Amino acid sequence: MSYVDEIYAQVAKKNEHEPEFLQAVKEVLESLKPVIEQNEETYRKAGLLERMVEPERIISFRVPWVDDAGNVQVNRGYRVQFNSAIGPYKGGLRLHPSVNQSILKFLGFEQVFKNSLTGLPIGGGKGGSDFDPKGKSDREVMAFCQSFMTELYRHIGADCDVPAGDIGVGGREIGYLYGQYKRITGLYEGVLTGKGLTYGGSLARKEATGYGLIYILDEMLKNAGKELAGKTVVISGSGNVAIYACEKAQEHGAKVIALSDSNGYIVDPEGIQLDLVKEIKEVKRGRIKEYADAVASASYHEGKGIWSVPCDIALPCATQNELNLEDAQCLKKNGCFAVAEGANMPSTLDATNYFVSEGILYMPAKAANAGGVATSALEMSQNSERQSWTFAEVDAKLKDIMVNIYHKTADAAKRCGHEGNFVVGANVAGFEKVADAMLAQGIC
Ligand code: NDP
Ligand code: 2IT
Repeated sequence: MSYVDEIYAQVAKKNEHEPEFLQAVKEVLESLKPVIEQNEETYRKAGLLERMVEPERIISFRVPWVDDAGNVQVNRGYRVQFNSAIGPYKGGLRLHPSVNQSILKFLGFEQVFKNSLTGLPIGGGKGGSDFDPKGKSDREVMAFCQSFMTELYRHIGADCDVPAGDIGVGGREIGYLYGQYKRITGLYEGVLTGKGLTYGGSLARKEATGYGLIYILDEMLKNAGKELAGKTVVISGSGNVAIYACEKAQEHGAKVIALSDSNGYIVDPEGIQLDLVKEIKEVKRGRIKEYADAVASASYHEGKGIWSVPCDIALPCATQNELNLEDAQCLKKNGCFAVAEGANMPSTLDATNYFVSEGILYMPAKAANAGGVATSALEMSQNSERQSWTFAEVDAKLKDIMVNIYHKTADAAKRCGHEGNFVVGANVAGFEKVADAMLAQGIC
């Protein structure tokens, strides 16, 4: 049995109740086969893959808080510190009722390779809780965040582990978390990213994941002799990533016609009015349905089904496994020729394989959405030098990073004999730096 197959069999046995984690590991290991085979002896001797698939540390803790009715609520909090070979653990915190160890391990594992691809010195981690911020008052969210940080603070730090936002964690939550960290430790340091602009946040971090997605999409299209202007785009989700992907796609002259949330999706053939979406989602914390109530040209459709809306380009920006093989086939049948993933692992493995085998221009998550964490690393740099850069400076660096990621990914794919397969390219390019650093640092 090959080294890769052996390791996957071990991982599958050891983590049999963690389907999302197994899915992420399987995709990466399959892609790495060509490079692992070339160096199999060295990697085996160093137990490289065995170490890579095991988080350095998982912290799990009780998060008690009191709701507005005076009742005690208890959630489970986590931080998965996956790999620190190339820098301090870095990755978001997710607050969603579905959060469990499998989901956070898959996200932490992906983050290791994504962070490596950015070219910046950041290791991989992820955390969160099964707390559901939906329908909670600001005071309840604050009580939860303060309790969560009261445990987490002892495990993180500006040079050790730097959390940020993810699903359910935006500026409000980062503010409450930061305030509590500072209160307990007495340190005013860059321990979180995605901070507000008045207390150490970076300009363009809020926009970075969505903008970065469009920068790499644009580069992928250009290299295929195509362009974004005039194309019809469907984007799933209507949160941080979806909103700023929509904004930048529109700036490039694309027509975004659909957005969604976990209840359903809207279609506006006239093109999405983004100011209204921002008002509904960022200010009122409402449902996407309200858009169709307010706009005559728009329709609302309950449930899944956004991938049945005909488009040239699809940008899944909501959550994992939101796009399956049937959806992928439907997209292709309707003429979709490019897919770039704003969300983490939004496509199931068979959908991913379908995109690749059908020759769709397909940029997988760990390359496509790396702009968020890359800009977080830029926030860390600004905090370290106690400076803040202008929006234009940060945005220019972000663009550069995304264009670089495209070329690293495309080059690695070609080098492995899989030209145009950006899944192989992103996994191999992300792997190489982490592998070298791990080998250099000995068995740890
Ligand atoms: P937000 O919480 O801002 O928005 C999430 C969006 O996805 C909402 O519209 C939400 O709908 C929808 N959604 C969430 N869970 C589900 C679900 N189970 N089924 C259907 N829809 C769902 O999160 P972000 O925009 O920050 O994150 C979106 C994706 O992007 C995630 O996969 C995240 O890991 C990834 N990502 C985020 C980065 C960042 O910087 N924020 C960086 C890189 C990747 P509803 O409101 O109804 O729940
Ligand atoms: O999935 C991701 O890359 C994020 N949620 C952003 C992580 C970060 O540290 O900015």
